[in-house]
Amino acid sequence: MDSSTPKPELSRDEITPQKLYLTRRQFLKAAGVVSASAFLAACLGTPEDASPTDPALADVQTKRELAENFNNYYEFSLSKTSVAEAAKDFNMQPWQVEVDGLVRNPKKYTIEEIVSLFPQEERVYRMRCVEGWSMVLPWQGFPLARLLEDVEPLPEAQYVGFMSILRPEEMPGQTSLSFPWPYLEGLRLDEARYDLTILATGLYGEALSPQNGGPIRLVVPWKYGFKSLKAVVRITLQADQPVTFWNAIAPQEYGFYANVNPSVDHPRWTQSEERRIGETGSRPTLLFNGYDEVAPLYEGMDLRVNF
Ligand SMILES: Nc1nc2c(c(=O)[nH]1)N[C@H]1C(S)=C(S)[C@@H](COP(=O)(O)O)O[C@H]1N2
Ligand SMILES: [Mo]
Repeated sequence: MDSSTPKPELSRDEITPQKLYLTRRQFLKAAGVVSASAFLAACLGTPEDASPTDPALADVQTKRELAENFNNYYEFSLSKTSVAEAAKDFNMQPWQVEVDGLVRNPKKYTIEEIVSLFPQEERVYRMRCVEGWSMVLPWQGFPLARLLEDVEPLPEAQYVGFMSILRPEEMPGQTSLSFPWPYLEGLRLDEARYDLTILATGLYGEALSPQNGGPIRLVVPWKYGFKSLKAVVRITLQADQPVTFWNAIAPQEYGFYANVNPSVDHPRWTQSEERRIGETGSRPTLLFNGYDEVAPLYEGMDLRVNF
């Protein structure tokens, strides 16, 4: 796009990175701040600004009905279409998130404190499950970086561990001894601080439903969905790489990094394509789920070994 061409108005259903980019720029504009880089990007265009060469690849928000009735949440059910019903009475109040470990200010936040302390914004992200399906979801939430700033990680902190709630009396799947409950996940500290990484408290403009990870969950859009842990109750800054649920169960199938990568197949199926829920046919899987800007985080790493 040349600098004199005005940008077309975006529809609600516009492609994710473009919409996200504009949402954030409009937010900056509304706040009376336009950074030099945002100004430059607006003039020069970004790769995401190009219209998709194949219109079939345009991203459209997944229908809410589908997103709320097709879920992975092993604490409730192994059947994706049974989670919503199994989770409907899950008690999300009161809720507390404890942040501890290698931080100057360990803290406990209620969900109400989180929502009022950290300004909530909309982020429309693609979500790619390691099983080969994907959605486009309009989250409300805030960058995890804001919460990390609040607790002040110590210099020794290199990783962030996340823990889901352990409540077998409300979560039938947790009575199964074949899984190492509670569900755990982890990120390197720089990944956790990266602006795309959010804690989500809402979806489709409403409080997060239990089946989608309410009242608060992690969302890391360039990684397979299993990294985006639901119902977070504890966040721990640590020096060593955290133990994670799926990596502990099957390390040869689920790596710690779990970056979406079409050229690293799952041992039991291809990752080169995916099925967008609500569409027929398939689309090519994108490296980093299309969020190429994260590539510098992995410079010098072999993405095939550190899958
Ligand atoms: N606590 C917990 N978090 C979880 C899971 C889970 O089973 N338990 N499943 C993960 C997987 S595999 C995926 S694909 C996403 C699905 O999120 P969604 O149901 O909101 O689409 O949640 C992730 N977070
Ligand atoms: Mo998944």
